[in-house]
Amino acid sequence: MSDQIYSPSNAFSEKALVSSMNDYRNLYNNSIKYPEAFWAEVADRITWTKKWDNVRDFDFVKGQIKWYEGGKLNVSYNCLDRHVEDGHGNQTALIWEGNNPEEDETYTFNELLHEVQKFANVLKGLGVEKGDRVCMYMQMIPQLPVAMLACARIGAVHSIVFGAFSAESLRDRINDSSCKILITQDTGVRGTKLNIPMKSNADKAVAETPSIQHVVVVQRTGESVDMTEGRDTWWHESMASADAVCKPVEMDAEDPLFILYTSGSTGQPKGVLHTTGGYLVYTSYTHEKIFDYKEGDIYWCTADIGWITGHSYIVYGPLANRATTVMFEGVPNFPDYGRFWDVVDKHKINQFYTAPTALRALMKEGNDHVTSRDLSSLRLLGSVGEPIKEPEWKWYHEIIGKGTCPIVDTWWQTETGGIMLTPLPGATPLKPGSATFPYFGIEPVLLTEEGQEIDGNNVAGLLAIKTSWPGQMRTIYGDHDRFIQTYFAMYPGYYFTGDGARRDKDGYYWITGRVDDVLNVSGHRIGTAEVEGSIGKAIGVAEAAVVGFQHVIKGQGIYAYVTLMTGVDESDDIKASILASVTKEIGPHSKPDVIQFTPALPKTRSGKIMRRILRKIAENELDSMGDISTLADPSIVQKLIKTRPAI
Ligand code: 7RM
Repeated sequence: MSDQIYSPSNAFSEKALVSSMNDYRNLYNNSIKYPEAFWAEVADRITWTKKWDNVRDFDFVKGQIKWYEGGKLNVSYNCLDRHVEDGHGNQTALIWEGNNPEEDETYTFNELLHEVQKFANVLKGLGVEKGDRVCMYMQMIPQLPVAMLACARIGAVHSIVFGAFSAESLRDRINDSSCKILITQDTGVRGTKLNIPMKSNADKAVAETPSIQHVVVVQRTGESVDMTEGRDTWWHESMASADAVCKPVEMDAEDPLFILYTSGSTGQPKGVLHTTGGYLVYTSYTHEKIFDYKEGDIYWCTADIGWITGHSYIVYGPLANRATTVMFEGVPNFPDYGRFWDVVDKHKINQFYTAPTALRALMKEGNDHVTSRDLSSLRLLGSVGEPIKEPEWKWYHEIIGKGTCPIVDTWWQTETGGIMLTPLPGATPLKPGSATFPYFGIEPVLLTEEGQEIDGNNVAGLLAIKTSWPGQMRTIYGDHDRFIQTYFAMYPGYYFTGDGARRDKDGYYWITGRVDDVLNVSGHRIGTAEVEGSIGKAIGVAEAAVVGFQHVIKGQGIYAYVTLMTGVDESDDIKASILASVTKEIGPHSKPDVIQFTPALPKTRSGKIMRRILRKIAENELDSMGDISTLADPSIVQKLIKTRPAI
């Protein structure tokens, strides 16, 4: 932990939307004291076809959350039409930067609206109606945001499955929410991978998804793929004949906008459901103030749209604000480790938002990749997805930001819809590694294990939120009871985040990480139970237990303890088949970094695996093992220590 404090420069503060801690505190206190008046005023930033009757209504015991009830609006209208109507149709809305540095495209608001209306008509032609679920399994290509906004236009609910997920994962997600349509692409390109088999994975999934009626295929690479007569259509062919006018459907504030699956502590991913009005208000409001977005700025968030960060801060928040938003198909190290900085230079990026894992990977390659590029357009830097530690914070600040760009370390979750803890760049004195203070309207608390609020400063506990905010998820699709159990039942009256946090002597929040069985690997959220399940499917495996360990680049690595069936010997072949099984069941991003075979797992007499011990061994913290007397067979601990592989 650093004691050094980095205050915003006068030059930045003077021009900032929130320019002092005094302004922050006044606005914040007001937002907490008069939440209804506050959020009513904020909601005026978007266009409603009918005003709401009631600003908010929530009950954290029943898990009932409503914002702007009775209000009517359309998200695609708010992200596109209204900017065109206001005379900004020729402004660039979207810059697409391809994997290949020579490929890019720009879309004005006029052009994006044109594509969205046409694709909305394509969807209608395929029988999609308001409330139907549409799945998207794509890489970072412009048709992805087009399809999202087209869904929003006609009231269809999108469910995006990150393009690195396997056919099995895709199948399960499609089935969980019975999607009617799947949108994918022939093959994908990413870094040195020039033929990612998107359509063929989609075909494998769709073989076992009775609800899918049609598959729309974008031609990205021109690679030949199988097309099933009557079921599959090419994006470009249906677009060629689609009508260019499609009126936005008037939606209720609480109509669903999208489902996004995320990992929890059980094996079954949760379909996080977000709705229309509150989500748009919250993402646009946070995007503007936290990134200090001003007209004409070029804003780049490097996330994949397959995760919540891309939904909220590449597509919906920025476009609602009439921002120019950049999307990138590639990876930070292709063609070389300077790619991010090439893109910053090429498109003259003003706000740059990325994950600490990317910074660590780039930092270790040295500064030549940075200093050889012109980064003078940068005004602000952002971080998301995991704690940013001091070394990469300082590197980001000094080498990328040349000591002058504020860094916003933004803490939030798929479930929160938008940023919850964050500095305001023109106001907040920064401490490297701290997400600092709550955003307007957000009431964080620290709880004891028993659910008591911990007052004062210089304390630590479980991070929970006391009152609702407009971007909050509304339910787990198809399982409201699980929604209540996961987020509200344990600590009645609070939304429980699953994270631990510390509040330091000055009231700054420091996230200490998940307190449940969820890992954060390269900023990707991975449930240990899912990984265990997929290891268990490899032939010869009897049982698996997965924990995280500190990893220099990934933040957390995946450490798997595996017991084999009697008669099966440990071998590299078994290891390979375990890795193959995880890749097949979930995707390559969930592959364990370490596999340790063991004759048995440390279990209590009632058969519960003691993960605390497994974590200690994975972290190589062998002299602080704690009490092991409740184990059925304590001698297993020494065996595990002895056979621990060197990492
Ligand atoms: C946006 C996103 C959520 C989990 C969350 C935390 C961790 C996210 C930060 C962070 C420390 C941050 N959604 N997390 N941001 N930890 N500092 N600034 O990542 O649903 O995929 O993950 O990520 O543990 O609970 S997510």
